[in-house]
Amino acid sequence: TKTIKEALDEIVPAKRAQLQALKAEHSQAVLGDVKVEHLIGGMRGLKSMLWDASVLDPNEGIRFHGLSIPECQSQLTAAPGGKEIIAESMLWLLLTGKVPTEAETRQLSQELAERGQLPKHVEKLLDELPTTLHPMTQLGMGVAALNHDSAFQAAYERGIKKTEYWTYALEDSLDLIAKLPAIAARIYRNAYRPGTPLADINKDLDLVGNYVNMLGFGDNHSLTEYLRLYIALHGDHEGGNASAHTAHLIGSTLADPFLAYAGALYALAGPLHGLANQEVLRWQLNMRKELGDNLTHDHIKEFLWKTLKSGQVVPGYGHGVLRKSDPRFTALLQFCDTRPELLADPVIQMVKKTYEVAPAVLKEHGKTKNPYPNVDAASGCVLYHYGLKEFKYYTVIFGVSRALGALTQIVWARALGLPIERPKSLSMDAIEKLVKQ
Ligand code: FCX
Repeated sequence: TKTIKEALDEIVPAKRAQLQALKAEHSQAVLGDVKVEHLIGGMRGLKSMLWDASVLDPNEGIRFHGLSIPECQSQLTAAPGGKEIIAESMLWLLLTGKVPTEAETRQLSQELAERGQLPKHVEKLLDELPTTLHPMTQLGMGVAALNHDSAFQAAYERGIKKTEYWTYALEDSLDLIAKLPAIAARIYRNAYRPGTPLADINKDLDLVGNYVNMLGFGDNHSLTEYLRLYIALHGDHEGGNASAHTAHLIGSTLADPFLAYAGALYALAGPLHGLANQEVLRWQLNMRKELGDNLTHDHIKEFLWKTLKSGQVVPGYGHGVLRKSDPRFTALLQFCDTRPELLADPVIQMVKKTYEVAPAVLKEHGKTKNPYPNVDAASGCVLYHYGLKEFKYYTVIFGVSRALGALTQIVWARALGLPIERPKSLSMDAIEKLVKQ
C-alpha cells in the first residue's frame, strides 16, 4: 500500500509539466475583464487564483476533483462500522485527485493517529488561556504555536532547493491535520468540561473518531458519523473563500503551514464566514424563545422580516458564489431525514420550516443575490441536538475541517513553485483617471 507521500511523488512531475505547458502556451490568454466593480465589490467573480482540488459551480455547488457530494458519498471510504465519508479519504482525494483504496485510507488514518500527540508547550499554552477567550482565538493560537517544530521552517533555514519545499510543507500539513483534534478537544475540555480527562489517541481509529472520543462523546455513534460527514464536507470550497484564500496568501510568503493556517482560522472566525454556524443557532434559539415551539410559517416570516428590518443579515442564507441551495446543506438534511430522533427535535424542525419560508422572504427583500441556505443553516443545529450545546465552539469544528483543503493547496502551491501573491491595488483617484481616459 502506498503512503500519501509516495502517491504524491508519482503525481507531482505530471502536474508540474501541466503548469509549464500552460505557462508556455497560454500565459497571455484572457480569462475575463477586470471591472471597477471587482475592485470595490470584494473581487466577487474575478478569476484570479489557481486552485486545483475543488470547483464551486453557482448552481450545482461543490465538486471535489470533479466528484459531486453524492458521488463522494458513494465512492469514498467510510469508517469500519460506519457509512459516512471520513476525513482521511477526503484528504487523499483532495491531495491526489484520486479516490483512495480502503487500504490507503486506513494507512493514512494510522499515520495521522501516530502524529496526533501535542507537544507539551502547546498543551501548557492552551491550559493557561482564559476559558472565556473565544474558542476560535484559542484554536489559532494553538496552531500557530505548533510552528515551533515546523519541518518546513527548519529546512528553509538550512537552505533547501525550491523543488523540495513541498515535501516539508506536506510533512507539516500532515502533522497539523493530525494534531488539530487534540488542540480542538483540549479547548472544549478546558472551557466546558474542566477536570475531565482527555481520551488517548487510539491508533486504530480514524481522525474524527479520535476527535469525538477526546471531546467526550465517543459512545455516541450517530454524532460520530455526523461529524465525519460534516468534517469531510467542509474540507474544501474552492480557493477564493476567506479562510482558504488567507492560507494561500500567507503560505505564498513561505511562512510555514502552521502560521498560514492560523491566519486562515482567524478569517474563518468572522460572522460572515465560518462563525455563521454559531450565529444561526443563536438566531434560531432567539426565534424559539420569542415564538415558542409551535411555530407556523407566518411566525417565521414575521421573525425573518424583523431581522431584516433591523438591518441584520439572516445567518445561514446567501453566498458569495452559490445561487441555489448549498448541496452540503442538503446532505446534512438528508442525514437528519434518515434518523427519526433528529426529525423529532424542535430545533431541527425549525431549521426545516425556516427553509420553507426564508427564500421567498429574502427574494421579496430583494438584496441578496442568493436567497437560499448555505451549509451553516443546518450544521450547528444538529450538533445542538446531540448535546454539543456550546455554540461558541461550533466554528472550531469547521476549523478542524477546512485544514484539509487549505493545506492541500499549500502543498501544491509549493510543489508547483507558485510565487508570492501580490495583486495590484489602485486609489480612487487612480481609478477615476483610468476610467476617464
Ligand atoms: N440576509 C440579509 N441580507 C443579505 C444576506 C442575508 N442572508 N445575504 C446577503 N445579503 C445582502 C448583503 O448584505 C448585501 O447588502 P448591501 O448591499 O446592503 O451590502 C446584499 O445582500 C448583496 O450581497 P450578496 O452579493 O448577495 O452577498 P455577498 O457575496 O456580498 O455576501 C455572504 C455573501 C455569505 C457574506 C452573505 O450572503 C451573508 O452575509 N450571509 C449571512 C451570513 C452567512 O450565512 N455566512 C456564511 C457563508 C458561507 F457558507 C461560509 O462562508 O461559511
